[in-house]
Amino acid sequence: MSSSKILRQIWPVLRRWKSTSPSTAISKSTTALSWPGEESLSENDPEVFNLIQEEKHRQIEGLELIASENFCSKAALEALGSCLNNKYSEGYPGNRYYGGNEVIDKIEVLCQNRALDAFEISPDKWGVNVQPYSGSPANFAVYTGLLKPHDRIMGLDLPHGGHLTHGFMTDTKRVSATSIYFESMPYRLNIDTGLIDYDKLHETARLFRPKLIIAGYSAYSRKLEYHLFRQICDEVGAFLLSDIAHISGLVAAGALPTPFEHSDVVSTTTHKTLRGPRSGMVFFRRGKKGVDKKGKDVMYDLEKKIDGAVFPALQGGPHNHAIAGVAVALKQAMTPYFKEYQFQTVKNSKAMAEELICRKYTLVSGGTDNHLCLIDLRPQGMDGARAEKVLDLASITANKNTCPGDKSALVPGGMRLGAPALTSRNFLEKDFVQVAEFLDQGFQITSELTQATGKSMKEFRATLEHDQYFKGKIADLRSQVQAFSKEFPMPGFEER
Ligand code: DSN
Repeated sequence: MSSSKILRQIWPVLRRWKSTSPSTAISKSTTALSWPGEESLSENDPEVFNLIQEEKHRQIEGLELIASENFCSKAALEALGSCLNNKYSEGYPGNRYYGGNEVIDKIEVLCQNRALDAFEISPDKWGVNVQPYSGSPANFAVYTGLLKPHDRIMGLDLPHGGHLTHGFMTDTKRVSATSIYFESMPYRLNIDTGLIDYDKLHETARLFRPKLIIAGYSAYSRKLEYHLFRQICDEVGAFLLSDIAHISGLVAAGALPTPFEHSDVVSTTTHKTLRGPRSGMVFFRRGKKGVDKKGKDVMYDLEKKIDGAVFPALQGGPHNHAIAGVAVALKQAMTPYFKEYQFQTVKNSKAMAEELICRKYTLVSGGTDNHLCLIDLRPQGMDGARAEKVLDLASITANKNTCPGDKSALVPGGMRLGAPALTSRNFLEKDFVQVAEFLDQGFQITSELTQATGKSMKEFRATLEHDQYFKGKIADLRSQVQAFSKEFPMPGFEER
């Protein structure tokens, strides 16, 4: 039995003994405090404990297809739930605003070194800030460091696969802070091909003259042409920020092209394909940039700007427990297993996409090169919102997504499907063919229900809740899905 378990068992006896033993008034009043920090979660807060168990079951029994989610390893979760949570360390290694950071400094430097090693970039040419709390703060730190308020940025439009933080705004509203504090002009896909329209991006950039262009996405299934972004940036004098939040694991493994060769700054989250805990990182160029007209070396000056933007401009104390967890995940990212996992993720994503195409579904861009595909349900007379609801009830988790031409983000025409999480559960191509079969069943139920209820979402939901025929169909699909999912291992945690 572990010493902490023994201590937990004898603690009530010790406490009684201490409170009845002769001692001073001060020690008596101290022992009167019953410190709940010694109890396990199940003892101390059964309500939260049970909710976590419920979520565990949902994850184990379901098919997780959200392209930005994954199952973090047990080792990284252990670091995340460690005493590092307790420490304040505003500042950077060797230069903190609090004492007691000798160990924290070592952890942050280890994480930085591993980040550079995992992406095979030299510390002479690149530095990294591992303190951003997640991807959105990481991107905002880049803008804060490199731009002045109202400077111009260009990113892939959100309805075409971009991210909120790439400057999203609508015709009537500046939605993201990145469009409130900066002037944003989107670039888009060619509607016919579903591919980024680089010619149009080039033409718009020449007119708009942005200070920064973002190469990155949340729902685009093709490789990016980083060299084209670089050419455009050079022509208009813009920084190139590559946001690899979705694909950083694939990039680290070599399953997708690296953006580092062409970028000035690279941002990422750490919990998607990289499979670590939730956090963010910003890589920046350092060292020699070029030579000026007089032959003098010109050096990059991004490091101070990015570091100063993360702290003190935007954030306070770094989340040291997350940084340690990221360090663990980055070590894992350098193993042969991780490489194999990332290549398998792409194979699985392609297998799912091909099976859906065989079943006559339309995919934006006609397929995938990466970990996700975007299915356009409009040709079948459906939308992503209704399909998401039906799939959810059948224990298949995916998210509705806009397709080019969509008017509403709440009832968009598409659905984004990703392979990273289930590949972490050892799914292979044949398993993803089965996943596509389950999806097909879910879409057929959605289509039938949409036809039966017409345009009213209220009626769709009510029928879903009360109609015995549809309830029966969904229950049948759910039991097939749950029986299938439970066959696969779940990394990171066991059942109760
Ligand atoms: N919310 C993430 C996604 O689903 O793509 C990106 O931040």
